[in-house]
Amino acid sequence: MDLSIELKIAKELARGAGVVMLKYFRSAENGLENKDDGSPVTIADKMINRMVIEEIEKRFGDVVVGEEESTGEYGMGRRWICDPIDGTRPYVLGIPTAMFSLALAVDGKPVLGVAYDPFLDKLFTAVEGNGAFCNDSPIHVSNKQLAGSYVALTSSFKKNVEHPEVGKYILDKGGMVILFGGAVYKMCLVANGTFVGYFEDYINAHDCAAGHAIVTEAGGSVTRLDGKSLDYSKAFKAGLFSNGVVHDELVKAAKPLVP
Ligand code: LIP
Repeated sequence: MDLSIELKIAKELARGAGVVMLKYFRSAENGLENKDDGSPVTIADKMINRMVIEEIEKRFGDVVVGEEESTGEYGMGRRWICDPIDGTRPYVLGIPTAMFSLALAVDGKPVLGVAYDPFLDKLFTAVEGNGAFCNDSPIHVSNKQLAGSYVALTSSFKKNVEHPEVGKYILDKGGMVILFGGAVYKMCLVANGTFVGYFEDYINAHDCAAGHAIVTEAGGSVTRLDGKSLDYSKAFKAGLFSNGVVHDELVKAAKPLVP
């Protein structure tokens, strides 16, 4: 499948999103509101989501499923899955671990992913079968074991207190646990070999889709928390991203989080 045009447009959208993210970062004019689920949203999230919808409709006429606005539902065929700002909470706190995230899924499988960190100007990209890149240089997951390596978990203190056995499992195996907000940021750090894994039961399909393509193309593994395949033809919660080497171990660590 030749997705070179799709990749070009996704990269342009990422750069455009970055301009909006920087404009409202640490700004009192960010239009911060709380959504019905209590999570924050800013004017930048809404503007970027709209920008993605307008461009994708104009270029390809495809459905966009976005965190803030959608033109259709998850399903088979082509779906652009967008999280305009992943890590809105750190974003509004002025912590630069928020990222733009956009994926193209075909028949429930992410085949293209773009994630952009405008603060460090790092553009992560992946297309199925072509590898993963950061600013056009190839990236790869690490080949490390769990002992002596970092695994990222949810930044929610409440969730970690509810299931202390999850982090304890990793520590007992000699691993180290790292916590900060920004799910896509953590996925990209798995893809470039900084962490051996990341998992969370609190993330959605729109948080996971681009990171899924990037981690997979960087040589890693991405599944549900129970190790089964993720299906992006419908909404879901939770995902496990790893370098592959530690995947089975992290499935065991994540067991208390599986409903
Ligand atoms: C958020 C993630 C965060 C996770 C939240 C949520 P949002 O994404 O960045 O790590 O714990 O549940 O998914 O809502 O800022 O796009």
